[in-house]
Amino acid sequence: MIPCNQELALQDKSDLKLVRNICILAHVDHGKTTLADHLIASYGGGVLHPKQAGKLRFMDYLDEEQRRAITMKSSSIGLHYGEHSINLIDSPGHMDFCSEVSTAARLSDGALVLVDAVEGVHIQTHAVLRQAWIEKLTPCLVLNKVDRLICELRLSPMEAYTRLLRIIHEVNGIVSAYKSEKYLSDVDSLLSVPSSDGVGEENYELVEDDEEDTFQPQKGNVVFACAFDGWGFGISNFAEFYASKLGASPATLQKALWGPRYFNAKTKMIVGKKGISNAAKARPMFVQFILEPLWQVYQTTLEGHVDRVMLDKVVKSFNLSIPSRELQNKDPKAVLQSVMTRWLPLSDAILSMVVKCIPNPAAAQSYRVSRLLPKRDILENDDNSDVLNEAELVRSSVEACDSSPDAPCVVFVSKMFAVPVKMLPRGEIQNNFSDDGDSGECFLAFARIFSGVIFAGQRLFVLSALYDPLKVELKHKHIQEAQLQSLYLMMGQGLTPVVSAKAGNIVAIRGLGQHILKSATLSSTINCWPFSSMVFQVAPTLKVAIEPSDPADMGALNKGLRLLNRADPFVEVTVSARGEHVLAAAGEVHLERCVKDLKERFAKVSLEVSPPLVSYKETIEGEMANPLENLKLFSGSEYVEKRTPNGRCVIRVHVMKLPTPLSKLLDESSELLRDILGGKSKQALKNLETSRGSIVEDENPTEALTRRMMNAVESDFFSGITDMGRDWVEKSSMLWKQLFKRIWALGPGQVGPNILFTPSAEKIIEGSVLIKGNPIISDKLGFLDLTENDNPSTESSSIGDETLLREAESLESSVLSGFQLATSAGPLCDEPMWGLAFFIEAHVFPVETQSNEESSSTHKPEQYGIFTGQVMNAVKEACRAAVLQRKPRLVEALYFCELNTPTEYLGSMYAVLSRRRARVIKEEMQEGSSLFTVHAYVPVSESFGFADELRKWTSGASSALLVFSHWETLSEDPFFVPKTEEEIEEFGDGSSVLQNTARKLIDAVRRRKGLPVEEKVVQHATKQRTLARKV
Ligand SMILES: Nc1nc2c(ncn2[C@@H]2O[C@H](COP(=O)(O)OP(=O)(O)OP(=O)(O)O)[C@@H](O)[C@H]2O)c(=O)[nH]1
Ligand SMILES: [Mg+2]
Repeated sequence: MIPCNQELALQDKSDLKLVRNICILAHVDHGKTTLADHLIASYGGGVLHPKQAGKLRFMDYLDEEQRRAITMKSSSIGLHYGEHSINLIDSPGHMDFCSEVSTAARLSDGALVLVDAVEGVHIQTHAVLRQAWIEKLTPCLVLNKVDRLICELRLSPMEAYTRLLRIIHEVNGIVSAYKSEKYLSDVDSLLSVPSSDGVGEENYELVEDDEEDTFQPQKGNVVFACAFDGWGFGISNFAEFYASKLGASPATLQKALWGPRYFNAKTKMIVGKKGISNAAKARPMFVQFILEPLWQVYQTTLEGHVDRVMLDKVVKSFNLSIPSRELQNKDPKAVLQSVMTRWLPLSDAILSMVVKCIPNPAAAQSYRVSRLLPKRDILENDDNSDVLNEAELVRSSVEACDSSPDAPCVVFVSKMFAVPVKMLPRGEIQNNFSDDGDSGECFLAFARIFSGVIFAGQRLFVLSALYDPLKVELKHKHIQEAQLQSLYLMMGQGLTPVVSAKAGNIVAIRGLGQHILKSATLSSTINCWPFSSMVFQVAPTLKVAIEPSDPADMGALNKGLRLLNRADPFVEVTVSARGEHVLAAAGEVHLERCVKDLKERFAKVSLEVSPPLVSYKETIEGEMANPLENLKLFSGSEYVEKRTPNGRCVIRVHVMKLPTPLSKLLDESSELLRDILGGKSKQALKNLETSRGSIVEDENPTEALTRRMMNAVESDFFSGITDMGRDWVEKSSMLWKQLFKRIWALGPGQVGPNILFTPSAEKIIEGSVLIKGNPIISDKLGFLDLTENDNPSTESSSIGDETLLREAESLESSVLSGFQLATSAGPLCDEPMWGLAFFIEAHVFPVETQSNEESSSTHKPEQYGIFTGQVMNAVKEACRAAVLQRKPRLVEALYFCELNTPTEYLGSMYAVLSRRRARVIKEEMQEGSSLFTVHAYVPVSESFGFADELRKWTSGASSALLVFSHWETLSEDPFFVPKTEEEIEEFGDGSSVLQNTARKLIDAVRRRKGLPVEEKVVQHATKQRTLARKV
């Protein structure tokens, strides 16, 4: 162990070159933690005995991780490889913990991306490659579990080679697509990758590596490994060995030992396929010189006993020195492992690649800075020049990874995690800081120093992601000062106190528990921009309500939830409108762990957990309807009319369906919209966008959004309807352009996927004044062309008197509130509306004149409550009624699901899928194995317990991963009752018909929310009656 001393601070500057910060990323179960074990056993300073490597899973130190045998959090460990010090972060592969991948990637400069050689690329492989790309990490590839190709699939070396080639080809394809910004989400990338782009299986061996390819074995950034048996190699390991034997230079062999290169034994020349006489039987050099000897070693022990003659041959030919005691071992597996670990030690292969291919912190930060602290073009003036100059200085010290003591300190905390106080190193425990309270938990920050030197006891500023050094007035809101109490080097679970640490290192910091909830930037100066936010693959979508079994424990639960919220980077704790404590997690496994943590660590009381609260949306039918017809509707007569109780306001509402691409776009852009509508400056917006890592640089995000909105409606013209002709398209697009000038509000919550358009001014009821509204949103989005000012406001002022006009104007906000209320709770089951456009015409009439004599308007309104409230309510009711009238439909959330099942369990798997209303989109045999990969959409409402049920029915042989995909309208009419003869014949006369799915889901939500549900109660076995249950 590294002793507690000042070591880190005293390292001289050149030492930075000897530091590497890396993380291990992969799909679940591809062997990350097993690999980490070997690295730790070899270079972890003796914390793990080599005999235990691969079995202990040192980095999975939580009980729950050991029990389930999956990693759930990222944690770091310091290794010493020669003179290099390497900070290694192991990360989880399970989708539920993908946020931990983001936090690990942020702190690293390079990533070891593992791929199981049998299973190949999976959904999380896509996700981690994307994270690495977003965070500008240098990736290296490790093809793990090569032993499975030999022992399980029994492939020949040649077959194995083709398979390895194909995986590398596929991974390269994914990375290059991310580079060219082809993919927006992981599901996109998964769905769009064809199994191969035209390259037939047998042709893979002929594919020359593309210069552009990210991963190339001959370049040294690919290692072939078996973490379980502790071996691995890169091409260079063999290039050096064969150099003298084949009489070629190591550099030549480095190029020749991969790809379509053959060795002509007669001429002792390295040739291409054409240059070889018996081309059909020829094996590439990689197969002949690397895989074949490897296969031999495995073959000697494959039959349950050791073929010692053969083994001796291999041992001799590679000059291995293995103690005979080990060779004599009775257990063939033990013999195999001692030969392989001596011949091709895994940790050396991996770490030599790391040291060679992954940049040191200084080199890495010089280009990562554009992602971490994007440049901001702010015009300098007298007021801000000091601030900007200093902020620029900070940025350049991050860029240079300046580790001198007088450089500004900049630290990024990527997550907070809790450790029981008793786990802290001795001597630290007594120091019980107020921070930790009496919970017995201590909060530590997982952090990397990007510039300067930090030391225990130092005071630094904590900047939230919203902090802006140019906005002095916001300072108190987004900035705090905090003292770092202790610093630790992390050795997995172990913490080694250090006095100070300098730029380029990863540490745990104690003392920030009160100041940071999830992540933050620390700085020694307030003139510093906060680091750009991390990107998470999914949002916490699985929600449950939690309450204590004993109501008296409410206080403990509250405290526990607060602690959990701080200890878990991803969980979301909220209180619902109905006062329930709602916990949102990324998935079932995550949820289960959170509940366990709450019960056993943070709240320590027994809890009741509700079934998942599934969210729905409400919309109307109209997917395939002719959009032009739809557009005409709003001018037609199909509307719902409501009158306020006092009769002074008549409200007419039209509703139509927005094109689905537009609704999706609005939904996805809610953050950006919030920023635009909240009045952020163009520059601030641009920075935000680039820091999100999408969008083309140099494009104004508002313009980009409006362009995409236009594209969205246009793309809808072409979907489904092809015979409408040019005229029609032009007309529709003109209509939309006009409409986009009339956007009054978005809802619910000001930025939702529903639009309120201003009413058309022509249709005014005699004697009334129309509440005209104001296209505020169009204005902010830049749809209003100021030059063509068709200002309609002046013409209509002839009708009605001044006071009435003013009253109408003052009622605008009531209409808006009514719209917001309606869109946040639709008529089916009070769930938010989705993808609807409303046109609300509210006509205000003057105060009734016949009662004008002496009882004037003074006491009139009170009779029915305040007028504004009446209007708001009438608008809300009218909107909801309009939706009910236009064939309402339920919209449900769908997961994308990836399943792996052995052939013999396919039947059971499909049974489970169909019980869950799943829709299969693709099924594919993984060639060479008996595994099927199936992709399907599963409704979120059906997903609870899905993985467990699958495991049960397939004896644990199938696995499934779920990730949120999209919203989809259920085409069923929830109010369907068979009416025509044919329908009655098919579905029965309504008395015996089963409720359809949409209706069932709606009723379940209504019951949960305590809304009235119409239920059929079986009164007599033969006769049913409908009873309204008013709850
Ligand atoms: N045959 C074989 N099995 C391996 C190899 N490496 C790991 N395994 C096994 O694969 C399983 C998963 O290994 P882990 O190291 O826990 O996988 P992981 O990637 O850390 O998994 P998560 O952290 O849960 O994502 C374990 O049963 C390992 O023993 C290998 O090279 N060959
Ligand atoms: Mg693991």
